Order: sequence, then C-alpha cells, then structure tokens
Amino acid sequence: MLDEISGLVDWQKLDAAHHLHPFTDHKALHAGRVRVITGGDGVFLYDSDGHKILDGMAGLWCVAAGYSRRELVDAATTQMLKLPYYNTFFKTTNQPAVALAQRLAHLAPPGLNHVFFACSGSEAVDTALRMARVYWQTKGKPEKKIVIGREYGYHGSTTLGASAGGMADMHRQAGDAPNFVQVMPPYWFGFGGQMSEAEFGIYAAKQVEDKIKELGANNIAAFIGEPLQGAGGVIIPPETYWPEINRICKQHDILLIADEVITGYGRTGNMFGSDTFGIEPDMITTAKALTSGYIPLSALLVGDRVAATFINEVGEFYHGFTYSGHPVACAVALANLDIIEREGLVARAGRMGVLLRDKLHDALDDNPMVGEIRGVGLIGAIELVAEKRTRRFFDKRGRVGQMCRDFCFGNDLIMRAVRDTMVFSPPLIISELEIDLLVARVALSIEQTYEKVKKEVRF
Ligand code: PXG
Repeated sequence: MLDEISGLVDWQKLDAAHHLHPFTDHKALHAGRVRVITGGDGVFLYDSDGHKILDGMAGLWCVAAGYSRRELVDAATTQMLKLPYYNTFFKTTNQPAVALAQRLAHLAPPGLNHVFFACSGSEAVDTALRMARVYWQTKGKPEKKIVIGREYGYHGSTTLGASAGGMADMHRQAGDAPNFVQVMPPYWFGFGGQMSEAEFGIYAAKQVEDKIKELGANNIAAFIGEPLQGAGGVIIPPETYWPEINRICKQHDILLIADEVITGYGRTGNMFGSDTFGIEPDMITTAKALTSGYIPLSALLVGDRVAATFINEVGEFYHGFTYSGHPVACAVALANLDIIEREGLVARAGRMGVLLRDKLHDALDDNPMVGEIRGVGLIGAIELVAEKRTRRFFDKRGRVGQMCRDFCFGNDLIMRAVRDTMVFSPPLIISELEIDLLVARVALSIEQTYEKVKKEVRF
C-alpha cells in the first residue's frame, strides 16, 4: 500500500503536519527538510532522495547485525503465526521468553542468572532503579534511596532515567525526580590532561566515594554508570576507574548498576562492557543490540544477591509491562544472538575496531583540529578542538560538531556529534572495504569542516 502511493505523497509535508519527533527542535526541523529513510541493507541506508548512506551509527547504536537480515524477519514471522502475543503476568510464560532468559543468563558475566524483560532501555533502567529501592526496603534499610550517576551519563528518557542521567537539559525539562545526584565523568581528555590517565581514573572514582561520604552510605541505594558513556560522547574511562568503583560500592554496601544498553552484546569486543572493563555489577541493563533494533526489547540481568532477595523475601514486586517477555521480540533476539555467535561478531568487533582506529589515525592525525581519536571495539570518538596542543575546546561548544555532522550527511555518512565530539558505532558486520569508505568520508567531512571553521569561527 505504502509503496503504491509513495510517489504521490509529500512525506516531508505530511511529517511536519502531524509527527512530533524525539529529541527534536521542531521549529528548526520544519524550517529545513526531514530525511525520509526508505530502506536498509547491510551497513547502508536508502532515503527518498535516492541516497545510499553509510550508517556509521548502526541506527541509534543498535543495529549490530546490519539491516535486511532475512533470518530475523523469518524468526518474527514464524513466532507471529504461532503465538503473536501473550503476557508473562499471572503465573504464565512463553517458550521464547524462557529460552532467551536461559541464554542471557549463560552469556552474562558470572553471578547474573536472572532476567527481567521490558521493551526499551529506559524501562530496563527504571526497573533496575525500582529493584534497587525495593531491595533495600526488604533488607530493612528503606532510607537507602539515593542513586549516584555521572554528568553526561545517559540512562534513558523516562522521568527516572532522565533524572539518573547527567544531561542538564533533560533535568531542566522535568527530569528532576528526587534522590538522584551526579558526580564528574571519567573524561580524561575533557579534564585537560593535568594528570596521567591512570591517576585521573582513580581521581574520578574518588569523586564517587567523596559523594558517598558526604551523603552517608546509609542513604545511598545504588551507583549507576555506563561502562563507557555513549550518548555523552563515547567517554572511555581509564583502566583504573572501574576496579576502584567496584571496591567503593562493595565497601560502602551500595548496589552497582552497569547500564549496558549500548555496550551489551559485543560492541566493545566482549559480550558485555562489564567484561571489557572488569566491572562487577549487581544488575546490567541491556537493550538495543539484543534484537539489533529490529523489534523493541530490553533485558535487565539481575545478580544472584538481588534475585534471591526478590525470589525469597520480597513477595509480590508490583512492576511489569504489557509486553514484558513479548514472544515475538524474544524470538527475534534468539535469532539475533544466533547471528552474533555464528558470525563471531563479538571478537570481530575487537579486530575491526583496531583496524578502524589505525586507519583513522593515518587519515586524521595531521589535521590541526583533531585533538584525540579513541575507541574500544567498534565504538569510538574523534575530538574536534580549537587548539590541539593544549586540548582547548571551541568557545561555543557544539557548533563545530554540528557543522561536521552536516558535512558527513552531505557525504552520505551518518555520524553523531556530541558537543564537538564526533562519535561512531557502525554495525558490527562492517567489512574492511566499508571501513575504508567510512574513514574516507569522515576525513573529507572533517577537512571540509576545518576549511569552514578557519573562515567562520573565531578560535
Ligand atoms: N541507557 C543507555 C546507556 C542508553 O544509551 C538508554 C539507556 C535508553 O534506551 P531507550 O531504548 O529507552 O532509548 C540508552 C539509549 C543518542 C541516543 O542520540 C542514545 C540513546 C537513545 C537515543 C539517542 O546518542 N541511548
């Protein structure tokens, strides 16, 4: 039906008339032209203007297995024909949900053997925060309510997720639930490099401990952190950071929640970011690559101490969603994990990530505006700075990043700009040739940005 009428419809106009987009300034959007994506294949997207675009972001960090995987479509179709929906409330389950829970328990780091399903990363985070509160209530410590997060952290867009994250704009727009505080992120490059990376990792972790001492460990439920901060600009902590956070959480009896909505299922070159960074979490939130984004699904992996409390002591947990354990979503996730395992995408992410960074260094190290290239597995960032030697950022943060992002779009490459940090996270199936294409397009875009910046921006 859509195909038949597509040539007759002004999709841009219709979109502007009725569609409110997420994280969008609509006035600015309507002044320009919305892009209509019509198809996808492998690492490429197609738009209604006939462009073939290299998706350097895997959608929103999620399309691990690439677009147009027939196997995932077949898994959904088969399950839809058999049982399109039933809930997992009221002493009921379904086979795909059981099989997926077992498989995730097997894949998870040691000690996490239970799974709670929801539909989005935000809901998984909300569930984790709720479980943390109920855990402490059950343990006779109801005053343990505060959750510590980090500036630039992103934990989703429900009111609790926005409050747990460290995005000031989101806090301002009603993301201000009580009992959330933030400390500094382990952003070594942004901190200016006065300390060695290892020293800075300890220093950033110490801010968590100082906050605990300030507020009292008896008032704190949990620390929540992404293994690396994705939406905040792919902030990769120094190696010293997470072991110290493990120690601090254990010593002060605080639950540790690793938000792996971006890092889960291979992105960093291990199945979980917790494996890559040596994190020992009580709970892990996952979503995105669990189904490669083909269908909404999230899974909260729950560690034994918390799970045992819920199973043996809590009684009823008054929480859940209509689509928790949705059979079609779980069937797609199982097929997606088959692809990830069969094609060795996790180890491949590690290998291809090294290759990608090597090529980026070759192409960009001489550019005076490139302050740092960093990454782990197939996720990374390029810092654009006003002065390379002193790591000085541009005065008006975000302008140059946006400029560069627009050049990328013009060159048929999707990258995200976070402030003036260009971030990338391509599908894990990206080939060496496609990496060459990505590097060529990003190098060209940065060169074009530099030429424009020289003319227009006061350094
Ligand atoms: N936690 C983390 C670490 C995330 O990255 C969420 C939770 C929330 O997931 P849902 O499925 O509720 O969106 C995320 C999502 C961006 C961008 O522009 C990042 C996300 C979502 C949308 C945009 O970088 N991350």
